[in-house]
Amino acid sequence: MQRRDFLKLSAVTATWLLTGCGMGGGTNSSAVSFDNTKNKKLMIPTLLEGEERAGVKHFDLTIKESLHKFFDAYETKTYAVNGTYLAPTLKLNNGEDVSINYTNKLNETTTMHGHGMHVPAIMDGAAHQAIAPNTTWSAQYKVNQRASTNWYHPHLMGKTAEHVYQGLAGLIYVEDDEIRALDLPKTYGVDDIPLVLQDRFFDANGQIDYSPSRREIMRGYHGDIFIANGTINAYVDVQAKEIRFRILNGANSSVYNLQFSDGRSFKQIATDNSLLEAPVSLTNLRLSPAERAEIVVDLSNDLNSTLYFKDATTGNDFLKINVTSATQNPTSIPSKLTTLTRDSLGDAVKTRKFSLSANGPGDFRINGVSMNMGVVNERVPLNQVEVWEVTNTMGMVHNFHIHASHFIIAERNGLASNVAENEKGYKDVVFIGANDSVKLIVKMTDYTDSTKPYMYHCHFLEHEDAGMMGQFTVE
Ligand SMILES: [Cu+2]
Repeated sequence: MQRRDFLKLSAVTATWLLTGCGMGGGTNSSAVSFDNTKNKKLMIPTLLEGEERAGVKHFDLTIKESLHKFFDAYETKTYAVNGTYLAPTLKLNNGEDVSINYTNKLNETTTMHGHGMHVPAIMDGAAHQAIAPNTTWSAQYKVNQRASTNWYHPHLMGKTAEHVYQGLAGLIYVEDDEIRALDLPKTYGVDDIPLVLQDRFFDANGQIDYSPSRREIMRGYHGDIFIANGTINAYVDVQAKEIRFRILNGANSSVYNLQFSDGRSFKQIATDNSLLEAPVSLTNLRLSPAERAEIVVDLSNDLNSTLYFKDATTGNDFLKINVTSATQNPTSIPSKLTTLTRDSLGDAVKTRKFSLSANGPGDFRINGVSMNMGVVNERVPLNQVEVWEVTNTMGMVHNFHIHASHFIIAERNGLASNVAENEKGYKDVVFIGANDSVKLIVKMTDYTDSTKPYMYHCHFLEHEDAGMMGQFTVE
């Protein structure tokens, strides 16, 4: 019997769903059977640099149903952009005009949000920019931000979690002169490797199983099969040199604790929206949903060896790394990467408070209210330095994402010293532990529009869809 059928048919389980207690999360499992000892080559999403037409770089993308080979024995139904799962990586350059054209060939409405992109609200692709079936919506703007690894995914009210789970997510790289001049690994898919990390449940027929129970909406929908770029048990062959991974936590609600199997240290060089000022040495990297990190691991002395990149919390491997050849192109990452200007708490002229709470599994709230498309919750003046103080009132973890803004995390639980070194770049998502609070320095620097709102929300997608979201305008 399939896992989901069991959950739905069992009277005992029905009681458990209502009371929210009972089995631990680890007892659920996918029903699919497959050879989990066999490694498959890591899928590298196609890199698109755009087609220039009349001075504008065009990216023509089709959102569609597809079939993807997660397993040898099954064709899995997916949603995808252009390919069979996930989406091409879009490479944008700061200062250029782009038109990202999304044609929706699904049988349902969706949207496509540029997460981390600093763009006008009407080009944000969030809940208000619906793309009906068989129509095209274009995100057109001048790229206006630092080099960073961003991403795109659906953001339709109440359907974001399901659409992402079906496979709709892709990376957006922004590059600029500063990052091009640095001695970093930068050959796409070779020593500069994108990693979209996810977990999924699959049914007995190898199909993606998105059917969260009320408890899973509350606690998060944590799949038991771990996937990198749509590949289960992925491997990659690399040269004995510094290797850069641009990592996106693309999970709906899982927080990953990433490490290498031998516990070796590596360097984080970038956060969501910028380089760090200097590389930060780590052995473990916590990444909550929608957060990105760029890391560099030095494999110069590891020729003919193998290691794994894994989630330490569950013990699941995301990627087997085979160091198979010597390199002709060594790099040496600089000790100084960039300079970041920062406003401080003392510069702030206003504090806005955001309280995360829930009134049961289907009713998540910010400041006591659930997301309402017709309500603008906050009106934010242009160029005003503000503190956004976000308090998690619950005994479970959340995170908090602000559209259009690249913020600084100033304090966690009242102390600047609780902000980790690798959180000190510009961010658009912040992890918030159970009953914790954070103070963010926020300044909206462009794109006033009193009628078209942006969103802020928990990026655990089940929580977002259940109402833990609000809207703001920049005026
Ligand atoms: Cu949440």
